[in-house]
Amino acid sequence: MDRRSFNRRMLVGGAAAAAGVTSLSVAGAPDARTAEAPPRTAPAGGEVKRIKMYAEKLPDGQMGYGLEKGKASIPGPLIELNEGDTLHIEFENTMDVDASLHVHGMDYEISSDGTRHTRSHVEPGGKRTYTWRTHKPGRRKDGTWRPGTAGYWHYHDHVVGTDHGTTGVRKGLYGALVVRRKGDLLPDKTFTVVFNDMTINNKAGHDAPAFEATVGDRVEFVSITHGEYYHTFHVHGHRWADNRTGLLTGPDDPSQILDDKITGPGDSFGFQVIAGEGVGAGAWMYHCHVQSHSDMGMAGLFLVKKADGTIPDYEPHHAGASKSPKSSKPAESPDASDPSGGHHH
Ligand SMILES: [Cu+2]
Repeated sequence: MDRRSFNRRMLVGGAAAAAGVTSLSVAGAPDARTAEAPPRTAPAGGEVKRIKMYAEKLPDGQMGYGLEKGKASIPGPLIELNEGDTLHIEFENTMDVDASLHVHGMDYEISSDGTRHTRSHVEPGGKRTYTWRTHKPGRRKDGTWRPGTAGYWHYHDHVVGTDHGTTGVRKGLYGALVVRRKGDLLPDKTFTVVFNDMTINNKAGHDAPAFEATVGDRVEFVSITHGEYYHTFHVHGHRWADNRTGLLTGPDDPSQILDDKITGPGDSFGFQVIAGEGVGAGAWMYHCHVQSHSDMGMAGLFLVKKADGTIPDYEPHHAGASKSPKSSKPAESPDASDPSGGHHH
C-alpha cells in the first residue's frame, strides 16, 4: 500500500483502519492471512468524518474528482463509510464551469442534492459543504422494517453540460461509495469498474484498466454504470452472490450465484471474491458480455499473481488489455493515482 491510498483510507475509512488493519495486511503478506486468519470486519459506525473534494479539469480535457488539488482521477476517490457515519465534504470547484457533487443512496438534505434547481451546485472557484448521513437498519414505529444505508453506491456531477450533468459524467466526474454494516468483511483491495458509455473508467476501446491482486487476496469489485447503454458485467473464473454484499450469509442464503450481471445507467453493485480461489493465478478477463461491446474494447484484465509475482500463461498480446506487465515477470502494483480505480487497503 502506498502513501496516497493509505491517506485516503485514513481520511474516510479511518475507523476501520484503526480497528482492524494489521501490520500483516499492510505489509501485504497474502499467504499468511488467508485461510487461517479470520477476515477483518467493519466496526460500528457513528463517526463524523470530514474530507475535501476537488473537481478539476484534467490535462486531456476530461474531468475528475480528487481529495487533493492536482490529484483528480477517473474514477474519483473511493469513499468508504460505516452505517451511522456522517460525512462532511468541503467541495471546491476549480474548473471554469459550474459543477456539483450528487450522491446515490445516502441520507442528505435537499441543500446537499448537488442540483441546479436547488442551487446546491458550485460556481467556478466556489466552495460548498455537502453532508451525507447514513443510518443502521431498524424497525419503524409502524412495525415495518427500514433498510440501512449499507451498500455499493456512487456519486457524480449533476450540472456540467446539462441539468443532469451529462457532460460532467461523460468526462469523468464520478466515483464509488461503499457503506458497510458492522461486521461486514473488509476487503484487501477494492477495484472500481465504471462502464461509461462504451468506455471502462473513461478508457476507450482496448485500453481498459488492469486490476492486480495475488492469489488469496480478498478483492472487492464495485460496478457502476453511466451513459447511454445497458451492459453486462462479467468476470472470468470468479462468482458472487446477488445480494447486498455479494457474499452468502450462510448455507441457507437463497441468493443466486452469478458471474454476469446486467447493469444500466445509474446502477451500482459490488461484491467480494477471493482472488484465484479454486482456479489459481492467471490473467482473468473482466468484460461487458454484450458481444459488440466487448469486441469494441470493453474488456480488461483481473491479473491474479502467484505469491512469487508471476502470472502463468499470460501473453499480453492476446489478452483483452494492452498496457500490462510482461509474462512471467513480477507484475507491478498500479499507481494509486492512476485512473484505473484501484484502491489498496
Ligand atoms: Cu456493454
